[in-house]
Amino acid sequence: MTKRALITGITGQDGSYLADLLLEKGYKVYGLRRRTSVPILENIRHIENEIEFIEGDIQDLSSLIRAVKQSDPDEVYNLAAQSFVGTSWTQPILTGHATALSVTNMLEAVRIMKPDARFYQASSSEMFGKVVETPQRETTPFYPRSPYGVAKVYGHWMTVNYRESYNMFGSSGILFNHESPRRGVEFVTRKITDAVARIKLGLQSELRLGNLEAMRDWGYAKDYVECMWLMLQQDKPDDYVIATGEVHSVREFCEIAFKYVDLDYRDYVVTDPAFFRAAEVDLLQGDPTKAINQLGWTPQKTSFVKLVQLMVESDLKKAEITRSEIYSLRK
Ligand code: NDP
Ligand code: GDR
Repeated sequence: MTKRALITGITGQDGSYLADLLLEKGYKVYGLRRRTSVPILENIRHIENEIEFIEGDIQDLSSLIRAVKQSDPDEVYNLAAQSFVGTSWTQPILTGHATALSVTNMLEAVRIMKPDARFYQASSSEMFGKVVETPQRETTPFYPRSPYGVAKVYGHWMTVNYRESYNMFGSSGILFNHESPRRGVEFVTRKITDAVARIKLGLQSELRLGNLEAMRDWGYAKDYVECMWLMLQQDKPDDYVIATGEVHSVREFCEIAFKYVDLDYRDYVVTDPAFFRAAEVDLLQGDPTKAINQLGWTPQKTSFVKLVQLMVESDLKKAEITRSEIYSLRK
């Protein structure tokens, strides 16, 4: 029988890779999509005709009830959120609604319409925030450092609570940073690779960044969505840290990315306090032992250097198109 999956956040980085994976596996994929004045389909253009879209917003319970009813899913992947940490200080209330309370909306929609569906919640390493222990594992206490992190802690515990209260199959993936060419351009990795490409092609002259010493455990998004699926194939629901176990600084990311196009980052990167965070998360490093042992998952299929290179290559292609368009307009 064809399995059916409902993905919220399907237009984002992870939703698009997860949709690729589930389609490859023969799933019927439903995607919750909110109304926008122009379509935001960049990440899913290639599979647009294979997905059945359902219009809805995670802040609107009635649309979620309709989405679960219409899709009648075996598996629900709840990826939609206001996911940018920086914005969570300028829009803390919206972040609370979209990233925290909406998880309850989704859990309620599933509980009411399809209580035996398996539910995946996109939890985050930002829940660890201030370092209590390194590396962080499933038992490490949470100490979030942003309204986003606080919102994710709420969503995480609500998923645990629905599992314990209603015996629902709810699993959370505590995912550490994962990147790709489909990453939004405001996130630091893509901001860097986009700038590297534009600087190399003469479209930009400098790159303004905040804290270059922040350390992150960066993986490749395409490798990480596989874990989301694996979590829902287990006999029992549970929570898992998904990470590579390896850390690098923002500075190191810059160094490798610029070097790949024969440039020295020190000639172009400018530190700009406008990009400092009100409360920084200095270091995140995950311990994926549980996922390796219980899910049979392999971290670091794609190495850090390879990840940086594939992002730079993708942005070089995009910058080339931009440059050609500028030249043709000038003619
Ligand atoms: P993105 O920001 O790329 O995607 C977010 C998605 O959520 C988009 O599809 C967006 O839709 C959708 N969305 C936002 N608000 C609403 C709303 N009100 N109603 C419906 N849809 C909405 O995030 P990622 O793909 O990177 O991350 C996926 C999830 O995983 C998020 O919950 C994120 O917080 C979490 N996470 C991500 C990590 C990472 O490193 N990438 C690590 C740990 C957790 P639209 O296109 O319309 O804006
Ligand atoms: P993060 O990712 O906050 O870890 O959240 P982001 O790429 O935004 O920041 C990583 C680190 O880089 C530092 N930094 C900058 N960040 C941005 N965006 N822009 C800059 O100019 C800049 N300069 C330095 C930041 O201070 C930070 O320390 C991501 C999101 O995907 C979340 O949704 C997810 O939950 C976590 O990863 C795990």
